[in-house]
Amino acid sequence: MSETDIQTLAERVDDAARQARAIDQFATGSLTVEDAYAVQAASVARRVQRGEAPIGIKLGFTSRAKMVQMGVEDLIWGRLTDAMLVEEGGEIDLSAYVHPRVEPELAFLIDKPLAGRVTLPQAQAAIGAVAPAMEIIDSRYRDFKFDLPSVIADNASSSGLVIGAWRRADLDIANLGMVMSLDGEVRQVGSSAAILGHPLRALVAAARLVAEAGMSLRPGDVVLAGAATAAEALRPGQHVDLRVQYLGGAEFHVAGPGGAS
Ligand code: 0L1
Ligand code: MG
Repeated sequence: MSETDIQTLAERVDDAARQARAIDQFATGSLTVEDAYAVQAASVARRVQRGEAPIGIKLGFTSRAKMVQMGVEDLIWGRLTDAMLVEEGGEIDLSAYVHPRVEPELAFLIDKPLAGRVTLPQAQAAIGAVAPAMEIIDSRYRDFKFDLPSVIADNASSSGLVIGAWRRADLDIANLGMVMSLDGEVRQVGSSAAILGHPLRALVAAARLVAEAGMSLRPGDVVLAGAATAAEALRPGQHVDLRVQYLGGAEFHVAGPGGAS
């Protein structure tokens, strides 16, 4: 795919995200996975040109539930910027999204540079803290029929993230209970073990994937490890709460009337 085509598609997905407007997805087979990551990089470069700061990356399709939900076998990744941060305990306005959903995750705070083929202990040693987190994913495509390159080009549906209080990095996070509630009703129950069997494996994968893109994870970066359960659609007026065993939680509110989920 030519550089001009990449820039054209990057502008389409970037405009759709910026204006919270659904667009037609790219024709199946028109993009390779490599093209899709080039479109993703170019679309996020447009955000950075507008003044957004890169803050890290997210992994996608790291849980069996999510893979089953989406019918895929491969991990994907996307880029996070500071404009995607939602204040913990804060409020979001659905008018900023196309069809947002929320999913329970863990976040890592990188303390030492990490890239390439690394072991689990090396990944563990590179983190400074871990936190409960939720990702707000928002595919910008109208009537989306799943197609992996289209998702990757759309920055892996990256849209928002809410991070709870950071905790010590040396806690055993292999198998922590995770409960996500909407308006006080438990909607998703899972374990951190659902994230690739151990959430640190998401960091091992992140180190490999960014290196393949000529990048590295840097001190201060956030890595969203991927969802532990299926995602839930967001509606006006909802209160969204995540509790993670031993780590605490995170919550936010959706602006609007109602509260019925
Ligand atoms: O798991 C992820 O965060 C990627 C989600 C991409 C597909 C979707 O929008 O559901
Ligand atoms: Mg996610």
